[in-house]
Amino acid sequence: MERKILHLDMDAFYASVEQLDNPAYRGKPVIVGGDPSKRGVVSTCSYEAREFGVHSAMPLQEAFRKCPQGIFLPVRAKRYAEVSRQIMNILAEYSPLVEPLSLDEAFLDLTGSEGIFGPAVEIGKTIVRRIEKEIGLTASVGIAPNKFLAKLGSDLRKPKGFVVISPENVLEVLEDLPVGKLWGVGKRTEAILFQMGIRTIGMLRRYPLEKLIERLGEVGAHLHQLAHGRDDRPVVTDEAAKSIGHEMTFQEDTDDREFLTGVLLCLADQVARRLRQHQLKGRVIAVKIRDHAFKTITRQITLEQPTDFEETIYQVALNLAMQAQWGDGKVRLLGITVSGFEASQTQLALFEELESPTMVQLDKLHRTVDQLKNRFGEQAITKGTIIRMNQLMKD
Ligand code: TTP
Ligand code: MG
Repeated sequence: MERKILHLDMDAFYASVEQLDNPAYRGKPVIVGGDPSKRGVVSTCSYEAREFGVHSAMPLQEAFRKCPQGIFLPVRAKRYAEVSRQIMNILAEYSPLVEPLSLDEAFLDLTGSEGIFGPAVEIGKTIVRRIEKEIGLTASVGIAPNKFLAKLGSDLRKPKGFVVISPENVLEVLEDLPVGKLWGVGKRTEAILFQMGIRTIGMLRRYPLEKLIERLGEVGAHLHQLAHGRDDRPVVTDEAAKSIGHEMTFQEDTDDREFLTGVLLCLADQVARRLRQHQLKGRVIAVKIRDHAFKTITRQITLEQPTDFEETIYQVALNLAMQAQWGDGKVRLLGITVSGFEASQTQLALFEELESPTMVQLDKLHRTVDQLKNRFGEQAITKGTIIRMNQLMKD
């Protein structure tokens, strides 16, 4: 299944914010970092200043020698963070899977977004247009089947770059790029590769894997993959959005196994529905059991395949709870959390990928029930056990 990953990186970020806030600075060499008569380094500079050879991390005094007419400004960290939040808010409208890397760059997994917003390339163009119109800044974008290629793409034609790398053109794009462009290749690895006569990513791709491993170990195997344009790391959202969970506190502490089992079913149902709403599937399922004495235990397990099926979540949660013998004595609270997300595929691709017809039918059933609930309310359709449970629950 081909993923659609977008990487966005703002152009000359701090300097562009300064030019946005001060129209008089526009079109001029702006250098952010502080007073050039003092010690310190350049944080970044406008593209006008880059023409003088000024760049990030250069001592300010050296920047002043290269560009004495430059407008030297202090770092206004708070303001940049504020603009960053505006950017991230726009991104979040197009996917639940946003991974910010710094104030001015982020990955988006658009695989599941295409069904709602149209092709990833169109989404990318909309995002760039909105950032220009609503914020007043320019960005560069890369769209590709994985994170490595997307990030490479956004860097290829800065500023205002928009590069799409597809499985068809990937080897061609990589062919003549210097090996230093590979993620994780710093000066040291680059020097070793040069010694081996490897200068471009194309040369690295054709180099025998065994010899690469002999010389560089694990790193060699990793670079071999990257040189082929392969990278299967998922887009990971920030801590707050890393899990979806639900819990219930009972009116009275209980050790009634039938009741507790029913509660797990109810929780699994709600968690699975929220996963589907956010187009997420999780690999890690955790159960939380708090007893009458407020002692809390959690048990979790990582599945081979990510899921958004309540049947799976319920079965796994029940096994975990039984292994933990439902805690010590009477139970006060039960909870289920799913994490370890991957974007779920579009419906069509999902059907192709699932082999068992039962799974396909279950998936269809889940989506139909979700639709009914969306239209007619939560109570429209419910499993028998859950109705009984709801009458007994506090929340
Ligand atoms: P970058 O994205 O690396 O640089 P940039 O946005 O200024 O320019 P471009 O992407 O168009 O090449 O970094 C983002 C911000 O992070 C940058 O505006 C300032 C800050 N930064 C530093 O403070 N120190 C540094 O050494 C670097 C590289 C960036
Ligand atoms: Mg940038």
